[in-house]
Amino acid sequence: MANADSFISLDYQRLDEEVMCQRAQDFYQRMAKRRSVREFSADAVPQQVLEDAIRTAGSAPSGANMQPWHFAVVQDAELKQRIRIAAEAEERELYEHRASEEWLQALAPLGTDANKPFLETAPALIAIFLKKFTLDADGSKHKNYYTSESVGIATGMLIAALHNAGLATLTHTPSPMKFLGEILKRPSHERAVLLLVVGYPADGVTVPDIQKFSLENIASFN
Ligand code: IYR
Repeated sequence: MANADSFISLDYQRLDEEVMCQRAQDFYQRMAKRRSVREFSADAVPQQVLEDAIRTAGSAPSGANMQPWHFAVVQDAELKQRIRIAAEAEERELYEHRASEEWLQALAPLGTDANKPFLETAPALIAIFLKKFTLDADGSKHKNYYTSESVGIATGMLIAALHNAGLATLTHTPSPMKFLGEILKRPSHERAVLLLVVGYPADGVTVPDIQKFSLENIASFN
C-alpha cells in the first residue's frame, strides 16, 4: 500500500484556458451523442477497444483504491444464449408481475419488453460485478469501501470509453441478475450489478425521442 514515503510526482500540465474550453465543449458534444441502443449489428468489435475501455474503467477512483469490480466479457455464442434465456425469464416475471403500474408507465416511452434478442446478436456483453470484499491470494478477506459508488463511477467511465471509441452500448439491468454469477462462474462474494451490451448499432436503428434535462435543471452555482 502507498504511504507518504512512496509518493511520486503528479504527471500533469495545465492547459491554456482556450484549449480547456474547446476540449470541454468537444467532449460534451461527443458524449451528448451517446444513446442507449437496443438493436445491434452482429459484427465483431476490435478486442483492443474492449480491453482499453476496461483499462479505462479500471483507472476509476474507488474507495481506498480497493477497485471493487470485475468485468466479465462474454463473446461466446453459447454463453450469450444462456444469458439471454435466463434474462428473458426474469424480465417476463418483471413485465408481467413484478413491475408496478407506475414503473411500466415510466418505461413506456422506451418501448422495451421482455424480449432481449440483443443479448445474442450483440458481439459482446460485459457483466459488471461488485465486490463487497476482496479475497486475497492467501484466502484472507479485506473489506472494500463505497463499493456502489466506485462501481458506478467505473461503469460510467467504461460507457464513455466505448462511446468515444465508436461503439454503442446498452446498460441492461435484468432483475434479479443473480444468474449472471452462476452462468459466468464468478465467486459467490461478487454480485452482478449491470450487464453492458456492446457493439455497433444495427443499420437504420431508431432510438426513443427523449431529451436530457438542461444545465439549469441539473446544476446550481453558488
Ligand atoms: N430491466 C427491464 C426493465 C427496464 C427498467 C428500466 I429502470 C429501464 O430504464 C429500462 C428497462 C428491461 O431491460 O427491459
